[in-house]
Amino acid sequence: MAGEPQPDCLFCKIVSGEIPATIVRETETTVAFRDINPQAPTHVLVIPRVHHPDAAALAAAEPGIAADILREAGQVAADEKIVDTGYRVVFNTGAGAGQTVFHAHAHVLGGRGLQWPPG
Ligand code: DGP
Repeated sequence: MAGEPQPDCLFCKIVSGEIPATIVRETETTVAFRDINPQAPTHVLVIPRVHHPDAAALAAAEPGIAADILREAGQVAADEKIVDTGYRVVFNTGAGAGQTVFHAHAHVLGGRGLQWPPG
């Protein structure tokens, strides 16, 4: 059923605590933790506790939780003190765009200059 934990999902296992992660923030609906392969001095992932395969599916099914993800991304940026220098919130969607974990997540990247367009 949509939103239910998926047995083979890495991020569901981080939500449940089965796989450890460096958690920086938690709410009733979200978990934020450091990316295992950081691409910038700050690289934090913000995920919903519920399982949806990507951000669009999450927003369609549970728009309030999609909004929680965006708010938490902003809180992470504030906590990391990267608001003034600028930061990026990225939702890779689909393998062709670099998505490798099919549990919705926002990347919060900052702490260095970020080029546009992204690669
Ligand atoms: P994406 O490529 O957009 O699906 O992003 C998935 C991210 O997840 C990628 O940047 C690396 C990160 N990641 C993969 N496995 C783990 C893990 O076990 N722990 C943590 N903290 N991050 C992980």
